[in-house]
Amino acid sequence: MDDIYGKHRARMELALDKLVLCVKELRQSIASESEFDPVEHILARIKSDESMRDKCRRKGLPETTESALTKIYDALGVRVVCAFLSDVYAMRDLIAACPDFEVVEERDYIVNAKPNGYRSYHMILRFQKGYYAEVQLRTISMDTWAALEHHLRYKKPNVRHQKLIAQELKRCADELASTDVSMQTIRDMLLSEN
Ligand code: 0O2
Repeated sequence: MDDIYGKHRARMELALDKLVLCVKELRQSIASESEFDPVEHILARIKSDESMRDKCRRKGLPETTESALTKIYDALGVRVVCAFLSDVYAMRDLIAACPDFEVVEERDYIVNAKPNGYRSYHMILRFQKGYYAEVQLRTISMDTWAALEHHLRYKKPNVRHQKLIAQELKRCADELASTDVSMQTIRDMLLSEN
């Protein structure tokens, strides 16, 4: 089967590199101004051929290059994991102001968490050359929860205690969210001492 991205793959890699470089520069600009590095780590990936085809099927789209590049917006993805909630929003503001791409959509799943407890700040960006990229900004706690939930979901899709497990996952997400708020408060208290 042909690569769903066809002849675009090399150019997509360049676009992704450009986005990562931009995020790293913005990270550096905050770090040198405040002496606090706002970012714990950055991950970047081109969605695999297989998951892009899965996503096309889930969305009822034909498995074509056009769907992958113009109907689905996360062929290019960057995940920015921050220590504190305020860092997530500081990075969001700088990314939104970046002239190299246009923000076409934003979803604040931190203020409006998904019903299962998923939290993250999503931005869909569009490069001048037309590619879309999804940036996910989240705290370490949110990232830990999303990674474990993803792991559990794919490990055993059909389980007996599905409802209880979903409730427990939601409870964990809410507890982690409350910890994020407490950690932010502690940080703000410490910063106000300087
Ligand atoms: P992968 O393999 O991580 O890339 P839609 O809501 O239908 O318009 P879409 O693109 O599903 O469109 O948007 P959404 O819901 O904002 O989510 C996009 C991505 O966010 C997902 O990509 C996941 O990476 C992440 N995500 C969203 N919800 C959850 C969740 O409940 N748990 C976890 N662990 N991650 C989530 P993909 O393509 O689904 O997967």
